[in-house]
Amino acid sequence: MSRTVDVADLVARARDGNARAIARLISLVEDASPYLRDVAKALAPLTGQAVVIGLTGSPGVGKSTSTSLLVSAYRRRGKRVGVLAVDPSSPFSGGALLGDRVRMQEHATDPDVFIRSMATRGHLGGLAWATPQALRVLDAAGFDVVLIETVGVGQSEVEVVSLADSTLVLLAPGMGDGIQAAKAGILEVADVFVVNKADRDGADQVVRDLKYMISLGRREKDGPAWRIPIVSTVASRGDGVDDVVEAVDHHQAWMADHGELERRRTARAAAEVEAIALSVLRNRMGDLRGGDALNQFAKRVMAGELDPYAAADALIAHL
Ligand SMILES: Nc1nc2c(ncn2[C@@H]2O[C@H](COP(=O)(O)OP(=O)(O)OP(=O)(O)O)[C@@H](O)[C@H]2O)c(=O)[nH]1
Ligand SMILES: [Mg+2]
Repeated sequence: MSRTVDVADLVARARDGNARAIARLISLVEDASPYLRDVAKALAPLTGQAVVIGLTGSPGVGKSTSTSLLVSAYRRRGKRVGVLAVDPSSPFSGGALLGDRVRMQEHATDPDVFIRSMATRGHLGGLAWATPQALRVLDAAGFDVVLIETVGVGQSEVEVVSLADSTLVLLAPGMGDGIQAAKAGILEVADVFVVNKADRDGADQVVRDLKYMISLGRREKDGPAWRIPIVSTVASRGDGVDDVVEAVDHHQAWMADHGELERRRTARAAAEVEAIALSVLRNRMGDLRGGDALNQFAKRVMAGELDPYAAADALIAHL
């Protein structure tokens, strides 16, 4: 891995749509390579163009099937599409998600589609670190739309939400979703609800539950609220995908009108900077453990010369 990397050349080729160059750049940021900072610097002026759409929901709800359909829908509109399939529970990256590969196969030969599976378990900073950087690569490479699929488990969906301009929350009948979803805070994160598997019994009930939840009101601190639409789909048959695209378009237009897109992207950048800063600090703290400084402070605390707060302040100043 010690071979030198011509970052400028990689970025130029990525912008020409070279899939290998894009994949290489993502690997460089994912693995926190020594070139990470050079890559980030080269990408920065090229970013901010892509529309970022997050898809989240319980395992098996139909996220990958829907993602694949959305890829086709945006391709029909002439858009170049990048996909990040993020699996927070797996340590295996780079296309290890077999099911996803099968479902995305029809796009495998399309040069204007780039699909990458990312595993974030075991990564420094997890999703908070690797995914935004991969997103930047795709944005800088000139993809018009980037779809981020992630399984809705615990924190991960919240993290993905902070990455996306528009977040689709998928639900399906018979999956313990519906009201459960409200408890999980899904109402807070959804910009569009997609009730998939509408061919199954109980889909109407899920829609009714959602309507009821929405009617109870999403707490908006300020400004006029976005009315969360509910779209029914049968992803396995391709039904409803155009309605999803339309709902996303409406949401994008609404955000542009209300300054929400800028607010979200600023929040996204802030979270990114924070995650990086924290991980840098954590690393430095780790270095301290091996070194002398921490021990010296510890001894002085033990001897009663310093209280632990003063020692911690002094330690941080030392960083
Ligand atoms: N009946 C029915 N089955 C569907 C529909 N959409 C997807 N499926 C099936 O549901 C299963 C799961 O679909 P995926 O698209 O892999 O779901 P996912 O949410 O990506 O799953 P994970 O990534 O494992 O969380 C597959 O067997 C699909 O064929 C639908 O609208 N109706
Ligand atoms: Mg999937």
